Amino acid sequence: MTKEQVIKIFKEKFNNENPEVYTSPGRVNLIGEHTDYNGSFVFPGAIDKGMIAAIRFNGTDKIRAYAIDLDESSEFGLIEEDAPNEGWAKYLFGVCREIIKRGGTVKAFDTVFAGDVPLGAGMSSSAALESTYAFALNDLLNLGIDKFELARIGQSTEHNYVGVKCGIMDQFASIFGKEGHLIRLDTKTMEYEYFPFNPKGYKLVLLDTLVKHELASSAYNARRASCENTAATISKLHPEVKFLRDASMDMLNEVKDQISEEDYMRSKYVIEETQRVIDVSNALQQGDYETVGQKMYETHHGMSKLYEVSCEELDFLNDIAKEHGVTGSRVMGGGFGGCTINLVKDELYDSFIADAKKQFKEKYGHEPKVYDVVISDGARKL
Ligand code: GAF
Repeated sequence: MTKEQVIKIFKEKFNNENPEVYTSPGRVNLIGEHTDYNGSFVFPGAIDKGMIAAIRFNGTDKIRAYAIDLDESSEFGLIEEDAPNEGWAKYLFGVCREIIKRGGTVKAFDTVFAGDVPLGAGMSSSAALESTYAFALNDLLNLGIDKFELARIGQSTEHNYVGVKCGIMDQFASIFGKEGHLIRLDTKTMEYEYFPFNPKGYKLVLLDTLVKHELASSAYNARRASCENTAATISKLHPEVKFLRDASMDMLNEVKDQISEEDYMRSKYVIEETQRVIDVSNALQQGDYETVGQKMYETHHGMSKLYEVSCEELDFLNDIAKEHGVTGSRVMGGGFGGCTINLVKDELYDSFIADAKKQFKEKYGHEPKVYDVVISDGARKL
């Protein structure tokens, strides 16, 4: 939806007043999955799909919000007891509350918003929404919150108002995104580096299974708990280990008998994935996309067999990619449904997409959705 369209809807809803308009994107992640809450590396980039919001302070003590895509309204205050019932409104409320908790003064506002990040596809529609409002309120109210803290406001919203104990990757990418660049972020130190990403002769494409799993949040939180349990167990022998990122396979094997088999598998995946992100950064610097692709397949295998966040449909798409000679393919984001991310040679692109659509439809009754990835800028005023 364009800026003009959002303004028009805002004016229809709210007495013809003129709003300001902000946008924040969703993200892709080349490699480094479920590593961000383990103090490890991620490799995301913001995309050309996001949320767009028109916003204007209303001089009352109630936020009045309208979700254009859902045709739903919500009205809520700014104190803890005023939490809205609508799932989507919790994101707006949470952002306001997290700003207030950090000492910021939030004034009530009218707002309408829309988005084109597919929901539940692993492309971070929720981070896009959080970042849009965190960025807009910071800008409009001159709160002086830095970009790292804006990302943390979105993350805390997930933890405290949505119930997902996520890492920082999605909000970070949505705020810090830069056109044509992926970002390697060290989530332990928050040091980051932009990597130009324009792989000549390759395309990056997402295939969305359209599968969404209801229990994804609790399963996600359980993965995090497994990792933290292992890190705590290892740290009794090796106090320098604060996160799984700090642990080696030898350390993990030392505590194998003290943790469950499940925790062992989850942790093995994270330790291996940490190394893969390092390998991919080196490969990218050499322009070695074959290695990048090979690591993507390894990640998929780990996410499917050790971390167990894939599903039948994602594995099926991954197999088709492999059979087709696609350079790299894997489940992207939290998993439990959603997309695969695929690094495909230009000359294979058309036949791969056609084949994936055909085979997937024959098996599951519908085609996967196809999104070509365009790496874009992060949160901004329009
Ligand atoms: C979700 C979370 F929000 C991220 O923090 C990250 O853990 C990701 O899953 C998996 O890499 O998108």
